[in-house]
Amino acid sequence: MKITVIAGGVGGARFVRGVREFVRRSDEDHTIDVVVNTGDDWWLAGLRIWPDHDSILYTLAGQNDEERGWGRRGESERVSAELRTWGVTPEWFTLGDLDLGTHIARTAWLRAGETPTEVARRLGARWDLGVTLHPATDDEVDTHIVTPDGERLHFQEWWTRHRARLPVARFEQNGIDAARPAPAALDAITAADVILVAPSNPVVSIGPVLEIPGIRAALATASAPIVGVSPIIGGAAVRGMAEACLAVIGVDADAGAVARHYGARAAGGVLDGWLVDDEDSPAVPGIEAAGIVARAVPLWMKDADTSAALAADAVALARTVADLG
Ligand code: FO1
Repeated sequence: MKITVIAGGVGGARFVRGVREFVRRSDEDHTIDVVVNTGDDWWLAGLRIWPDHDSILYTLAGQNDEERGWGRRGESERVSAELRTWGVTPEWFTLGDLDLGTHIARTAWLRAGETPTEVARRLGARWDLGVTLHPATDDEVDTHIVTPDGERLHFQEWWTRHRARLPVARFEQNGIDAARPAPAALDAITAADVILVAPSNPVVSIGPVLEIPGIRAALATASAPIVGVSPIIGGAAVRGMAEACLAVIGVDADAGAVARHYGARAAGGVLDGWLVDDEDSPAVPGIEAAGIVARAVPLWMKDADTSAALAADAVALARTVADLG
């Protein structure tokens, strides 16, 4: 079975690790493709940084800093201190020495003319990830925020310097109208037997993928059932600052509200099914009323067992939805 996951940063990385664990424990033959958000990406000190991709890459490679949720384990910051002294990186964004190795290699390949899709393949080839990572687009569509008084900031500054506390009038993706899905990402959607939407930030991680012209159409016509996992448990985001992002677009930080935000595929949205945590089981009838098959299951990914169990629940719901036709 071909499983395709649409994922962003930390929550996405943990979920993809759970899908891989589920596949490893399954006696069936499965492949896993991940369509990765590129909206967080940015240029810093002349280097191209891919935070969501690298979170997933390092997590699957077992090289991630599990506590921080980003960057490499066993990291040092000798070069970062120099970059700061030279003034080419700000106080509020740290590029670790090992992490810089990734950014320099990536930037070298990009400058040599390789596409982000090809660069992602080369980065992933170093470790036996068990999945293939595909940037959602090979175009640059960096997310920016616009404040109520018209100030425009790159998402990374808003997120890491201001901890998402600066008021936001709207999010914008640079050049999104001219962007096209990366061919490999599109193939991963059209060829999938099951499509899973990871419990990533719906606004700044999943949203930028869906806004790439062509992605929504591909999901609408995909033969695979599409099942999402709520990033909100009991009215709070599991990680990150999803509540602040949802407030900007007027969506309640609620498992049912996020499902209805994504919408039922039959009604022009992207979902056939939606998993909420047991704590949010009262939200199930409202989600089903919106045309999305819903199940309440344990959503907390504490370890390999719970992560694999969540992935198994998502695949089981996809099979149920597929049988419903
Ligand atoms: N997040 C921070 O809060 N502070 C940092 O200094 C920081 C550095 C950093 C470097 C590379 C990278 O790939 C990610 C980094 N992040 C940092 C996390 C990043 O801002 C977030 O992971 C995503 O963009 C939001 O999901």
